[in-house]
Amino acid sequence: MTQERTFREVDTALLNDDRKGLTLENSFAGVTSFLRRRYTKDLQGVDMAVTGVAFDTATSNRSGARFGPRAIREASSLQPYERPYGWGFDPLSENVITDYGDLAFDPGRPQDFPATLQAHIATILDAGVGTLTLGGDHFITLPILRAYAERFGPMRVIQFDAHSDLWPDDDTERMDHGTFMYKAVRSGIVDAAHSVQIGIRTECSDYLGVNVIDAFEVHELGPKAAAAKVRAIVGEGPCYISFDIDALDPGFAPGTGTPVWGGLTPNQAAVMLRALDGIALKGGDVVEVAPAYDATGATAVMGAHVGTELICLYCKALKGKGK
Ligand SMILES: [Mn+2]
Repeated sequence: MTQERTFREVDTALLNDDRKGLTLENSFAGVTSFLRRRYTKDLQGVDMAVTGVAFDTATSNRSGARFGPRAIREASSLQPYERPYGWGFDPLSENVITDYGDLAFDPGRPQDFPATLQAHIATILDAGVGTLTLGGDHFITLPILRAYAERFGPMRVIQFDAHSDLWPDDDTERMDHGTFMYKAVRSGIVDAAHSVQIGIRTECSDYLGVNVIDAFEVHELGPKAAAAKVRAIVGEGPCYISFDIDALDPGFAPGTGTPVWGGLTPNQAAVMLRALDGIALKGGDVVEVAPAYDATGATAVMGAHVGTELICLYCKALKGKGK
């Protein structure tokens, strides 16, 4: 008996009433929500909502991450024909994952942006729904973490990144993608002792108590042992994963604003994310995908895979709670 595999669907992001299930839609056509999930503002019964934040005003080098959400969504349409490989369950069929669309903001009023984003994320969290945010430059993680901390208390952050983003800054509303973590730790919304940065390969004078597993340590230890260290640091508390795509080596992910050599391979990142199964993940983001610097589209493909892994980790954490 052969299984039927007919590509008969189109625009499932808008037309599918059933918010669960795989899709058989041509990957090169149709409306591209993330993983072809239903495009909706309805949060009723949703487990995790994907949202895009097309903002790159806080970049210090090359801009372009405002095109990240659209590129990641398009790249993700290669995936939802089948359940994510190797997890042993299918969050696309067992859980309700929706695409909440992008943040609405006025680029002519950047001063309003942080509060607008924080309120956007808080609206989703207040409905009891987790968020996966597609960036956007790394500044966006600061308003997101403010919303998370308001709901869950200080967050344990797992940050994949070439840069610590802990460079000293003032404590005002100045926006800089290289200081979001400095402001987050200093304002008490991040639990530094239970947080960790992975893939670092740029200098930082003061890590403010945040743990570091730099890129060279991952290369020497191997990804499984590195992930075991991460789990020991993070422990049981509410946790958030922020994945800056420049954690990967620019040989694999050149489409980013501030590339640095010596980075993680996709294999290392994939094994590490899998090995974090069991953490109390409350949400996450994928940031700094700037597709214009990558004619191959590979960077957006990496971003889409990271996003899928974060959904799997989140839904696995829900299962752990008996859902
Ligand atoms: Mn970075």
